[in-house]
Amino acid sequence: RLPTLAVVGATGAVGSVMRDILTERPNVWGEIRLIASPRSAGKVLSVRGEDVTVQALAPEVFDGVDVAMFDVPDEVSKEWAPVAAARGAVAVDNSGAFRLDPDVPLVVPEVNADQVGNRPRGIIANPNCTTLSMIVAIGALHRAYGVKDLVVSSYQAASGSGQEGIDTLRDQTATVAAERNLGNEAGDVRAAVDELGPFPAPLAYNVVPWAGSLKDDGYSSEELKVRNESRKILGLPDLRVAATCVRVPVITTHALTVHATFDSEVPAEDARKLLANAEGVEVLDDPAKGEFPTPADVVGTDPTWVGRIRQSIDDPTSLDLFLCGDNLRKGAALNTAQIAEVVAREFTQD
Ligand code: 2RA
Repeated sequence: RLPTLAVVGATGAVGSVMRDILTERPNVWGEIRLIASPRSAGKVLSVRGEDVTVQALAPEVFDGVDVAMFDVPDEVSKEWAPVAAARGAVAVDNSGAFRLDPDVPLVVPEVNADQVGNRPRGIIANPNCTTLSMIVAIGALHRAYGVKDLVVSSYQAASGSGQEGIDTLRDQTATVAAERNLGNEAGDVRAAVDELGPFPAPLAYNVVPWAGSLKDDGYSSEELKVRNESRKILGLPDLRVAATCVRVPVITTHALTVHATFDSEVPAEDARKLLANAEGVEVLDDPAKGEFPTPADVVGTDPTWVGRIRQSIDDPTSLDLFLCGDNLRKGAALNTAQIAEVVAREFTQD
């Protein structure tokens, strides 16, 4: 039989990409229920070309549901994913609430799909979008060469902060572009923008070395997520990871530079070939022709894009890479949908 799916958080920035993805991908679902906060209940939204009325989040909405996807804040997931699981659904959660729980697998299907069945709490976690924007490519390299050290810098898009992030960047950009000559004096952009929104400094005409909340020793929550989630997904609890997360004035698609060190030497051409053949990865790497991925060119696509592949001049066991991934698709909705599809096979195989 075709399993029943619930999409919790169906009206948010990720929820709306999720509805597109469910419409585009091969249909493996019977009924699809759309769930949101009571504020959005009663709205009619389209998925798979059908109009579906949004229901308010309540325990009963999970009755008869086989898989429930959650794209909601941490505290909502923390409360409601266990409710869905108690009512018999497998919860696939895209918040940070369960990612490091030892009884919850953290899954990227191209890397560790085998972990999907290992879910004692009935919950499977989806990684953070920044980790997801690099881990498919790093996982492929790890299988061949054994990764032991990652130095990561992120260039994160505004939509990682949700619809408020998108609206803030669009408003700030319109404001600063309307005035000629801004950006020549310290503080002139800050004085011109009305609202900082979710960012600690203006994002238009700027880069901001911050994402998430302050944690120990000056690290941001986002930087610790990149470290801890990479370790868990790759099954390498001692992997050395140094991350610095930076927000840039891009609407959607996170980019990262990665300096990765392996157990053995990695010629750039071998890495290029391996990545070109890896599931979920596209290589665009011909700098002589100006070819490399940029967020503006790959937004709206599914793969992890890799370019600027270089064997380190100072260490033949290290590679320098530039990666881009759509943070709302593979970084959130797509990976969640892929995990849910792996679970759906359990129902259709019965
Ligand atoms: C960000 N990683 O980009 C976060 C969103 N999950 O802010």
